Amino acid sequence: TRQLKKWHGEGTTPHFHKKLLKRCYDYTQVLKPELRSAKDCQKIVEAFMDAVLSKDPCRSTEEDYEPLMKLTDQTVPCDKTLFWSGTGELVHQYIKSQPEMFTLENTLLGYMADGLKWCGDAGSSEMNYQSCPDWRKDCARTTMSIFWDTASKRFAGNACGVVQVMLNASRSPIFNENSTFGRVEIHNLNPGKVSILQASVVHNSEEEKSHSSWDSCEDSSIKHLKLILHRRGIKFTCQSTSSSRFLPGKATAILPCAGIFPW
Ligand code: ZNA
Repeated sequence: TRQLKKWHGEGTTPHFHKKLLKRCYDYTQVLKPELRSAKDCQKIVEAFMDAVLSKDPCRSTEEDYEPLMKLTDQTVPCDKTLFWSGTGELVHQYIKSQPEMFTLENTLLGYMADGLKWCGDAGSSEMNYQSCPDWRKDCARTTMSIFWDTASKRFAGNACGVVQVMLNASRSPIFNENSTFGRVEIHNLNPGKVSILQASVVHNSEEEKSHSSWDSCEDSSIKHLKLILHRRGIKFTCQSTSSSRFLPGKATAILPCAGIFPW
């Protein structure tokens, strides 16, 4: 076999093809059974592999993923889109108690790819399980970067009504223009469909939130975010909160639904 190119990042996740297929079936048959007859998982996974195989993983384009995007189109209800930047873990924990909300990872395409690594190789018809380009060290337009940019662009472009974002108060800047959220998502919100972006700047704890002598919503990067949205005709609100507000606990415990459960 020919020599695969050597990159600085982790290689393709073992059993990548099989994992994509399983996640696709789990999503379309168990999580959202209303999609059962609308989505062909065999075809979807084939389109995913075709976007990657036999290609230089530093020369990916949006067009490579176009057939995959078409096969995985999905409607997210208005007011239910949640973006995040630097708060992935918290948001995905929180969303478990808000099953009607959608992050990109709660759509079929994001669900299939979340946490996986993948790349092909220009000189081989196999995935590269040894290494994949690192977007910081090897090249900016990696197979995975282009995938997340393309998926994020569509996800943001489809959003409507009131949309939300959770930002990390400990990051500097809190709003980073180079993040996927700052570079792709806010610029693809459709001002004709999105009325307002509500940001939550999340602190690790209530103590941390009250210790800072100023409101994180007054951070210059947040003011910049507000300006970008104002120019685009989208209203903006910001609240500084503690992560506990989004996690299950005594204060937010769900009351038992009288009449449904037999106790
Ligand atoms: N599930 C994901 O792995 C993922 C999801 C990756 C990138 C983007 N997203 C979308 S965009 C997600 O639904 C959020 O709405 C947005 C979060 O992206 P972000 O604003 O860049 O936030 P972050 O916390 O800084 O990064 C998220 C993850 O993506 C981290 O693991 C980063 O290392 C990674 N990442 C960020 N920029 C790039 C990247 N990976 C490859 N290429 C990049 N240019």
